[in-house]
Amino acid sequence: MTTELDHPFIGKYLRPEVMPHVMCPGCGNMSIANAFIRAVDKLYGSFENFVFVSGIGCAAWIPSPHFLADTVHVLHGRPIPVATGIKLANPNLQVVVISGDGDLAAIGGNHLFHAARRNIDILVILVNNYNYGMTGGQLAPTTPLGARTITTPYGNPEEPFDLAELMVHAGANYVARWTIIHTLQLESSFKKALQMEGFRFIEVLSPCPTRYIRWNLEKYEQLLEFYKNNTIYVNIARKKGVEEGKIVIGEFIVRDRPGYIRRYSELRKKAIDLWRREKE
Ligand SMILES: Cc1ncc(C[n+]2csc(CCOP(=O)(O)OP(=O)(O)O)c2C)c(N)n1
Repeated sequence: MTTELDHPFIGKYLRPEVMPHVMCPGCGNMSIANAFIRAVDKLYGSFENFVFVSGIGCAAWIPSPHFLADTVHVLHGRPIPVATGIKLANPNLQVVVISGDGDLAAIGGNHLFHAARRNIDILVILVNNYNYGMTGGQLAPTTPLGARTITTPYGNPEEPFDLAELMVHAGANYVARWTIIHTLQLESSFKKALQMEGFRFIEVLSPCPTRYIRWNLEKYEQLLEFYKNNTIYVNIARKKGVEEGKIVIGEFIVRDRPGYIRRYSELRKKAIDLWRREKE
């Protein structure tokens, strides 16, 4: 009899010892992992040459411990500086950060927008479940206005960040936003981003049934319906405007500015030439 544990990804991309995974029922995290692995499988056929970096939180658990690959699990908020260091030390590696909205946009927010400004050659996959899932569902800078959380039981009085727009304006080469029901689009976005240079940012809206949904919706399915009925593609949104409450999805920007590694190595070459000439 075959079981879910006979899946070909297990033992090749996923550690058998942690399967079935540790996420809550209904959590979107492993759908994201699945789309990512499908993209890698089609492009490269293995995790060789990849390094994954994650911080603290449920989303940070996608690569570590699940991925059978080189993974670095770092302090809360700090995956981007560690990923930057890895990429600078060995530019041949494919460096991917997978972590949550709290990890990357709250405590780690500073690193996020400077990495985009520098156009450092890493791919960041930010899983946005609208709250700090792991620690009990506290308010995050991505929690929608008015939404209830354990720390805002009467509703969130703050405007959330529009992270995709923020990344476009900070200078990222590639920015996309999807939800976990847009699995095919997500997979092709991963494929495209993996083959580009510079800073690439993919935000994935993903349900947190255990913390967020129970404060805001009666049924889990309502969030999936919400994703289906309230998303609008960015090209349409830019032409027609966005109604209140709609979520803009799609590719926000695709550009080919030189990544930091290219800029830095060109500068380094110039500096060495200059130094040699001065010595002659
Ligand atoms: C320096 C520090 N501050 C706070 C915490 C507590 N903490 C652990 S995970 C987390 C938030 C995680 O939220 P998010 O990144 O959105 O991930 P999720 O669990 O929702 O996937 C917090 C505040 C910590 N571990 N370290």
